[in-house]
Amino acid sequence: MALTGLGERDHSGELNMIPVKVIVINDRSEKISYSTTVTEGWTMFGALNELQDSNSSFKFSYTIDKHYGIFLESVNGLSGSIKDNTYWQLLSQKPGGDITPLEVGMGCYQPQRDENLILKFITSTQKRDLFHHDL
Ligand code: B12
Repeated sequence: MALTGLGERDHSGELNMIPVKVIVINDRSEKISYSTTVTEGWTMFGALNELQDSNSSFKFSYTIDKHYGIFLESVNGLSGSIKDNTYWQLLSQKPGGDITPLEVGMGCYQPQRDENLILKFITSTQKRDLFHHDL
């Protein structure tokens, strides 16, 4: 079968580089901001790998969920834990926009130019607070 889509705009071979920021908010509410450049169309997972490869002060680890894909497990050595009711929440802020939680995991999400990708460590004493709409 012919790969008709390959001649179209998204497959023109042009690689647009876009700057993004990754902002880490840890368990002491300290904020660390990193800048990186990614290729348009990369996932957030790709962006975090690029940052990790180019900046030795940023590290992350992940697990693979068979149904939903890539789950962010730890950032800079601090791990979320279901047992302790903690996790790393993924948030985004587009230029001039509000901060909103991502509706998909980092393996699906594609960052845009000048977007802030926020990784926020969430601690909760109540199980129900872990649900997305309460955050
Ligand atoms: C509970 C829950 C969570 C809990 C899970 C831990 C816990 N306390 O149980 C917490 C709060 C940690 C969580 C986090 C997130 N979640 Co959630 N979560 C759910 C929810 C409401 C129920 C899952 C469940 O318990 N199923 C029952 C158990 C028996 O099945 P299970 O397969 O073992 O469940 C596991 C997976 O669902 C996994 N999980 C939960 N969320 C996510 C998200 C991703 C991307 C991955 C890979 C795995 C994963 O954790 C569960 C326990 O191990 C579902 C919606 C739904 N109705 O299914 C959303 C859902 C799975 N989550 C979703 C999302 C987007 C997220 C976040 C990315 C939100 C964010 N902006 O930060 C984060 C993950 C961030 C990260 N670190 O990578 C989406 C996934 C959509 C997609 N295609 O990617 C769903 C479908 C909600 C939605 N938007 O409709 N979540």
